Amino acid sequence: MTPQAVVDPARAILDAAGRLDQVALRSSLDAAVDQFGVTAAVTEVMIPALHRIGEDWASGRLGVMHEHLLSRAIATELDRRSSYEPTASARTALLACPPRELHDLPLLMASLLLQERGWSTVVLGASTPWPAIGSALRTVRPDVCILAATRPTAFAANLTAVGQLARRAPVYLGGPASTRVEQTVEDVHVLPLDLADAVTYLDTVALPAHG
Ligand code: B12
Repeated sequence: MTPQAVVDPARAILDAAGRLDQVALRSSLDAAVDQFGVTAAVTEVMIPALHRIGEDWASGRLGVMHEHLLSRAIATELDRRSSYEPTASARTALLACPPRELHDLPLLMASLLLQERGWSTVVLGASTPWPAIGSALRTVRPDVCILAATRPTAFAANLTAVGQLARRAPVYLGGPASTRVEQTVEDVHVLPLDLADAVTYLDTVALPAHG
């Protein structure tokens, strides 16, 4: 069954957030993953719910408290469904948001979808200083480094820093900020904008670095 085949689960989640009903919110999220699986729950339930709460937030129908409750519940659900146990044969991705970028939910989603495809992931999360990402790359030695950002200038104004990271591992840029990158930088790649497409693309093109 697809998420569309039943009462709109994104709507149910949004309604629960609107009532600040944390119990209903968390159990609806849990049920969506159980029922539809990780990928469909992320792409067809969680992302639409986030988009709609963004619209309701912008129009003033809902406030930051509703958005925070929903974001926290989604982050917890994504983390609960994740496994960070390294597997010897898996490709490894290190994921981070650049400095001042707080939108880290897409990072958690990309991590979980990659894990579904057998990858190991190391997630640094929101607003990570460039030197810290560089140090983590030296320590973890992943096959790829994935950076996610929404703020328009997050990558375009920092291509030197991004290029320095690419000396340690191929860098893949995701999220709305990646569409603002016009310059070519060696070993820096822009992912497809759709999250699920980006994960499929990575799974196809990113070869193990330490094979
Ligand atoms: C939740 C949220 C927050 C939370 C973030 C919580 C968290 N831990 O992530 C908090 C409250 C922190 C926040 C803060 C802000 N936010 Co905000 N936020 C949102 C909201 C409601 C959902 C974001 C989200 O996770 N969406 C789910 C993702 C997956 O969907 P998406 O962003 O559309 O991404 C698509 C693609 O770009 C791609 N993708 C995105 N990222 C990545 C990453 C990778 C690796 C890949 C492969 C793909 C990918 O996947 C999606 C399609 O499949 C959006 C509304 C919206 N439309 O999304 C606003 C939104 C993103 N926020 C916005 C704004 C303006 C802000 C603030 C500036 C508000 C303020 N005045 O303080 C701050 C900025 C903070 C900062 N410095 O980064 C604007 C952005 C406008 C813009 N173009 O810059 C939006 C669109 C709201 C709006 N309608 O105005 N926000």
